Amino acid sequence: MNRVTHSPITRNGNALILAYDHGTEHGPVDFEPMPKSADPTHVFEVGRHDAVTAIALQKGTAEYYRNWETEHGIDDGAPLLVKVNGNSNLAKRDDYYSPTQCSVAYAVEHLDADAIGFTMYAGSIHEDRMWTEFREVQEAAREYDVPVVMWSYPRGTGIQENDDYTGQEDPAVVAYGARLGLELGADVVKCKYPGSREGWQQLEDAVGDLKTVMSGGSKRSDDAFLADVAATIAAGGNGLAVGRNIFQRENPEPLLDKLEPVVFEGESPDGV
Ligand code: FBP
Repeated sequence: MNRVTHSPITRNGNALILAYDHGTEHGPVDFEPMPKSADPTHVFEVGRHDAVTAIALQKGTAEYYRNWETEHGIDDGAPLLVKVNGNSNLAKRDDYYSPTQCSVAYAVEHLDADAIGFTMYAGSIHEDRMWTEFREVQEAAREYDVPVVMWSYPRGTGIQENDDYTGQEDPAVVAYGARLGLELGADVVKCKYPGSREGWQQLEDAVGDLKTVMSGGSKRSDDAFLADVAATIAAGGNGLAVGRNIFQRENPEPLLDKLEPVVFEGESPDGV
């Protein structure tokens, strides 16, 4: 617990992680609504907002980030979370799998990572392999005393073919994914928003004091997005990891200004 509360990726125990691994996960199509977001330095600049407690990057963009800081003498960039696995939309696979392409040692020793991120697809036929890979990542992160954030996204054949579940955002599926974060040793678990405060409560009831953050999802209005974040916090969540709802906006600053008191002070979105 101390590992994450003493980490720069949290403030008052909560986190706002700016996720920018979409070029890997979805491809440049995610940058089309706001073409300047394809330029990593534009998003790095957004990450300098006080509300942002970490920026989540793949290995290559993390190297780019550290170079950008050095070349421009920037000392107030967001703390760095290195996503050590990831997968593209291009491959044809029999089920979901996210290969590891950066070691924890490289992330910490060469990129000065403040935290490690790992995607887990429980429910895929490749779940067992990903558990083994997560074990290696989690144990290496413990050696360096850096927190691990698990992108816990249950999906694949095991979910699709189970009649008890309605899909990836079924509150029972989301809660199971969150519980796996606790069971497998994550310090923070990142989950899909299950559609309501009650859904997030179901997740919280399954994880004890484990830190939980909401995954942003596709872009919606400021009010709709703030309402989902506030519901997450009200149910005991610890913030969010958000990509498209920030970088697909022409000017993300007003939304970040509003998110800051909601996430870190527990204020109602009506008053911000
Ligand atoms: P968004 O806020 O844009 O949803 O980003 C969160 C995130 O987890 C990213 O880190 C990742 O690139 C993406 O969603 C993956 O989403 P999915 O696997 O559901 O397509």
